[in-house]
Amino acid sequence: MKRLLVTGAAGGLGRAMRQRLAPMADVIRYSDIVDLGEAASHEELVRCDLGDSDGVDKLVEGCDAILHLGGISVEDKFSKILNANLLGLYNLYEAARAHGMPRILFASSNHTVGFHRQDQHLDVDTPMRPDGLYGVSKCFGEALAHMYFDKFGQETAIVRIGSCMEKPTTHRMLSTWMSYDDFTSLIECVFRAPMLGCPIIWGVSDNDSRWWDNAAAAYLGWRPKDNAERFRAELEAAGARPDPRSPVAVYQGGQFTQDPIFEE
Ligand code: NAI
Ligand code: 15L
Repeated sequence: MKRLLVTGAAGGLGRAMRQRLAPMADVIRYSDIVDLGEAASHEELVRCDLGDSDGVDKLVEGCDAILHLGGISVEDKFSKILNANLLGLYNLYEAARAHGMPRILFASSNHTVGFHRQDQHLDVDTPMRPDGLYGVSKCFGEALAHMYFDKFGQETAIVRIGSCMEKPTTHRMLSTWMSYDDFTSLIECVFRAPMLGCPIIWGVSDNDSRWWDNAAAAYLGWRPKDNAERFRAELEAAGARPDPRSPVAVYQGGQFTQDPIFEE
């Protein structure tokens, strides 16, 4: 790749991935609504609100691929979700359409299916059951990606990320965790694949307790290597096992199912 665009680069995942992404493209254009610090020699830093269509158009121009991490990443006021996750995604896809349809990896979320129970195993054909407005915004993003693929041939990997962090910190994450190494290898697979299409991929490591089946995306050849099980003893010693009747133990979306609708 000549130039990779990474949105949401100042966030938790963006910062964790910055070193790991360096070998993937000659130039990496990092963007966020907040300051991104100093640029290294192979980096371009662009401050941009995803809700600003002209700004997003310029951001996407000249890029061969987009890792879209930007947006509101938890439950929040609808006005904030509307700007970043709905308008922002529309702006991104329109900019992509205007500039040669660079391949997109869209960071969707397990909160598209958060009201499914933890004793259910899901594949990509399981109906969505979002657990809040944040989850609904990711359902919108997935629908938008499919529409741009069907209408224009725009390729997107829709990655329903579980919990991508250094290590699992709750009992639920023994099922939902994805390691940074596994996310890195997934990004490589997505951008190297000769043919991508518009698959839904569960962004989860090879956890013994995972709930999600990636058979439909097997053609990409992604083989996650980490397994949250190695943290089980540590987590259980720290008292992480919840009451089996509590929402964190019943629903796949865990605590997100209990969030209110936030007032403006
Ligand atoms: P984060 O909240 O730490 O980072 C998101 C970034 O987007 C922030 O730096 C924020 O400033 C930026 N942003 C927010 N509104 C913006 C706007 N209007 N214009 C431009 N930038 C804006 O989230 P995190 O954890 O880094 O996640 C990255 C992506 O992955 C998010 O889209 C999130 O929904 C998704 N995801 C992450 C999971 C995780 O475990 N970290 C799990 C599931 C999905
Ligand atoms: C998400 O979608 C959030 O962005 C992230 O902060 C985590 O809370 C994750 O889901 C999760 O469900 O653990």
